[in-house]
Amino acid sequence: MFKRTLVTTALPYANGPVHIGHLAGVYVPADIYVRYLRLKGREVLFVGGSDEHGVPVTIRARKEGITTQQVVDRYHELIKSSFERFGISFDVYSRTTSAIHHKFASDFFRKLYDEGKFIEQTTEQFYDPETGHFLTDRNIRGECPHCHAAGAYGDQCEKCGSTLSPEELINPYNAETGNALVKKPTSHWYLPLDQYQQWLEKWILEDHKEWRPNVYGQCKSWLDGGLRPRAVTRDLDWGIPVPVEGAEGKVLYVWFDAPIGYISNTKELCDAQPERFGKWETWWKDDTTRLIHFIGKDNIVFHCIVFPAMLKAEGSYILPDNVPSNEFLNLEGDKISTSRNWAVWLNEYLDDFPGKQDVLRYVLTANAPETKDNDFTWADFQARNNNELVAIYGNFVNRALVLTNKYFGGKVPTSSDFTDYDRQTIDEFKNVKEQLESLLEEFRFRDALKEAMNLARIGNKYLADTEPWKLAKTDMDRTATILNLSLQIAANLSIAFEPFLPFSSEKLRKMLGMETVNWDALGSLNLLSAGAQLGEVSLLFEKMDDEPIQKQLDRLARIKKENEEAAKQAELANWKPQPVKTPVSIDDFDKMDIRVATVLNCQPVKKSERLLQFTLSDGFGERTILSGIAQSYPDPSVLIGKQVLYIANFPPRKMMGIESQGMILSAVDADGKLVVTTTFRTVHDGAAVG
Ligand code: B3M
Ligand code: ZN
Repeated sequence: MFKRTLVTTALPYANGPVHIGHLAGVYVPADIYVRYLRLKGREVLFVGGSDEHGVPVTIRARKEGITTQQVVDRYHELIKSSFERFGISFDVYSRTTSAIHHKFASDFFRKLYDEGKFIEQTTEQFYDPETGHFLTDRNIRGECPHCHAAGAYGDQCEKCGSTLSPEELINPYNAETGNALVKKPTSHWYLPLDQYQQWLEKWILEDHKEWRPNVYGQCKSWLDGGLRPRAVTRDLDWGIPVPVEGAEGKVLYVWFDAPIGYISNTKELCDAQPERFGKWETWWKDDTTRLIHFIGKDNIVFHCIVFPAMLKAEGSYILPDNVPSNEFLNLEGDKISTSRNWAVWLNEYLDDFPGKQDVLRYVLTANAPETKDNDFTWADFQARNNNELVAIYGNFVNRALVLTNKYFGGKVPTSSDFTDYDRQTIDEFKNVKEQLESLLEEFRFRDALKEAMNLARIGNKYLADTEPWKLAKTDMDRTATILNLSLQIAANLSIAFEPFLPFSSEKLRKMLGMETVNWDALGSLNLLSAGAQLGEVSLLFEKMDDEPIQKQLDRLARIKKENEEAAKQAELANWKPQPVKTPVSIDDFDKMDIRVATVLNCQPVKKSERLLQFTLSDGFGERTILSGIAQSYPDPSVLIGKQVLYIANFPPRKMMGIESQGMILSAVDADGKLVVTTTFRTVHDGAAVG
């Protein structure tokens, strides 16, 4: 039997702020779960932190022209304070550059090393002889072997989309310095995952059939594919040095040290406050502790296969009991991307929408990507705020409070006999606690929130149906009963919503004069005593106008435009001339009759998007040539009076009912635009080129 729960959330890379994708996938569901467990009075520890090693932070540093340490300092602080402001209730939020973590991860590696749990292998890797560095796949670029685009990455060609390995690139070079690369042998330590295959198959596929289908399915496909040894060290100068003699210049692979961060952060907290949190070992080595990892779907293999194999190899740790991973959240139909700035950043949201943490928490949970990828749109955000939070929950609570103020001087009125309709409404609350609990225990946060909202809906309907504002004129007893019941329902809502919308629940409790939240009282209709004084009433949620929403949409439109522009610039910067064609003889060339002519007229061909019709003075008379360059010359009249080069001895060809007598020569520019060729100075029409 489990006695306590340890909840971890993926450590975000400190290479940028956190965005709504992170929140929806990991931090909001984890926070709901932890708040729920605390309300239940269970022993729980909530551990987070920043992942400050790895290539992404070093790339960011070079991009911003600052040191890697400055990058991680800046983003760690920003992420940590944003989480705090947003109400993610970590017990500890530390970082993997801490001295405690460095020592802990280093010792962990050393123990496995000493016990012979790693294998050492030497492989040939790309190396920049000028800088003296080995390169990671992402930092290697070259020509794509498939589409021959320049500047493909060592792991992927962004032009044709093929997955690549750096070996396949033609003329690989260092993405940053442009230096040509050579192969050089280097040795690394590997965790032989193949040796853990059987054990993992049993532990996951047989013993954890209850894991979410997306998690179980991904594990199964990794296991079915057969596990191979995985390198746990890298040639890099940012990270935790490999604690082995002769391993200078090598660091622990970021995915080796980062999950150990969960343990070292726990240790940091427990060592600092043992009387409150106990010993770190109780959380990690006692099998009455239940370990839950909240992560995004791109992290499944590391948390379900690699990290458990590391823990198993070490031998004294517990393993995760569940890994509730979500799918991805998109933004306005496009994949969220830190590098393309396509995101809603938490810190910016908090500045742009002060006091509206719960609106975002609500929208991200109501639309959580629990079983499939989902889309965040600002229109949906506004609609859910106005039509659900304001129109249902807020409206109900506000009416109950305002009417109580009006008719009963802000004191909870005394209830008398219930009608059948009252009883029917009360019935709906009987099983709330059990229903919410079973959904929350199964990590079905979306459905649990729906359930809570449904209660608000029932309350709202009850008031609309009973219309106490009309009864108040004739039947004060009945009015009192209705308002008492409505206030009891509102009190229930403050408890039911507490894990999801903690800021609003607190506000509501103040308005209701409730001092504490007692989860076990959920479902009771005696939460407020008759005669008790209510607090000051204000709106629980506010209607959202179009203006702030439009501002967000404008921002995204601007970013989209900037990204398109940047992609175009990058393409131009990567442009290389086409390879020279196979040689031809002078006789071959002589067969071609290239001439000069003056453009007498040039106009678009009717009904054709592509063709321009040229009338040329060719020295003999007039000649008509059609050329497919209309897209490059929106105003073809600029060509009139200019001399052009054309092939005179092509057989005539009919297009769109017009005969074309030859071919105008154009150069293709890097952006695909065609530019008509001409001579250096004016010559006689009909002059031969050769
Ligand atoms: N920093 C990857 C990520 O943010 C990584 C998670 C580490 S969890 C130990 O997707
Ligand atoms: Zn390609």
